Amino acid sequence: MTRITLLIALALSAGTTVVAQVQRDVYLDAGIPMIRSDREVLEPWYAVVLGADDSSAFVSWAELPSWGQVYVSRYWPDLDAEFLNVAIPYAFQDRGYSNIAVFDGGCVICWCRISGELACAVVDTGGAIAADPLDLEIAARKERFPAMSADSAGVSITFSGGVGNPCSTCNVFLQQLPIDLDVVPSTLTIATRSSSTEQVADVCVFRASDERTGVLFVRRHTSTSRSAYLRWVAADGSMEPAIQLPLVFHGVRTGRLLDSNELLLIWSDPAGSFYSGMYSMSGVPLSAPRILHEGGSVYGFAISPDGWILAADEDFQGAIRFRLFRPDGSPTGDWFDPTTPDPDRPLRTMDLSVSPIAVTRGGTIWIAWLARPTQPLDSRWHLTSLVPFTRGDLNGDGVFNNFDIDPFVLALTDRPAYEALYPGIAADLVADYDGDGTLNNFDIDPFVAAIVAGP
Ligand SMILES: [Ca+2]
Ligand SMILES: [Ca+2]
Repeated sequence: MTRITLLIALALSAGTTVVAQVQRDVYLDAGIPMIRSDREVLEPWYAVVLGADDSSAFVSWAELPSWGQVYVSRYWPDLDAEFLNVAIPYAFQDRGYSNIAVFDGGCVICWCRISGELACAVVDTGGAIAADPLDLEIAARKERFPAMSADSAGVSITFSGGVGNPCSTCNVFLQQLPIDLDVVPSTLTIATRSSSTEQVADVCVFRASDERTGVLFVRRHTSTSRSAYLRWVAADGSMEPAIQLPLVFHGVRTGRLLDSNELLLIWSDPAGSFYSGMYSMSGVPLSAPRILHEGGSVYGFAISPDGWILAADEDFQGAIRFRLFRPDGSPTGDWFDPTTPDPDRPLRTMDLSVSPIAVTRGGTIWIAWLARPTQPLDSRWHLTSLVPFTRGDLNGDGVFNNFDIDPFVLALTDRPAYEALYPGIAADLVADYDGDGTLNNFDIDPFVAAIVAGP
């Protein structure tokens, strides 16, 4: 497949200039047409977490060897950067486990230090530190990244193991913070284990439009008996009773509160098959569970606010793969691997113990992955985005019809005028019917045929 190669000169904060290569093409292996962009990252990424909304992705990474510094960058879907490597002004002393939550106005990054504290900072959409790092006087759970959810009012964080309570399976806690991090409300205890043989663990946290926060957590009574619960907390900190979900499962993997105010949950059964199901905010099943994957493990899942599901998997022998599911639960296609070949570094991996994947409304995918060598070479990080598009949709309204004829003619005859009118639409990919990598006269006949055939 022909590739469009773009060279983007990037000014780093240190004043040095590096050149990063972004490769962009049409990708069809996910089962729907997508514009793929891949960027080989020149910085020594480590412990990469990313969070995305409909417009961009925030990526955070920590410096080797021991978290000497944490940086945040923001990328557009074409992998041009709004800003690169903004340093979090914090005296990092030991390794942490971080997560990132995006809201309308920026991102919140929180990290659990091995030695104890949970700390958070806010970076705005332009790369300014909107809220200086805040240390929370709690000893957070170690060796797992915190579950987080943010909106323009605040951020919610769940963890287990508090001050004087080093047991990481005895309590589930919720910490709420305003988005400017200027007040620290009391840490709330969402669940406590009921016996010495029981374990409790948080799964994920949701911030609802009615200003309540929901925590999904699990009680493991024995190795085979488990139950899942949902507990809502009002903005003033008052807690509603926990709701037991009518769910038979081996493990609850993740969940998300959707735009529709329904909960989409993903869980596995003892045989290792994975399911998704919709629940009301009061825990009532809204549909029969759908099977996502039958038998065998799947490493990680991400869910968009409109219900797209991205499954991510790796075999730990150099292969990674993904599968995308529409909001109705149907797969767009088979498993796929959108990583680009690097003969010197043929092995691929992701660190799914953190959160290097995201899917956003409409099925746009973000992946941070690592190309590893078999020889003694450095590994190289990549950031890959996949943006679904409609072939021939040159006015960018999401459908292909007669209104795309004039933009097609304009893109063909006066590209600067087209790009001024429709910024951000890659005409050479969207309307490249014959697959030669550019929009030119050879695409006229197939475009006309497609218009005549109708959407
Ligand atoms: Ca259109
Ligand atoms: Ca063409």
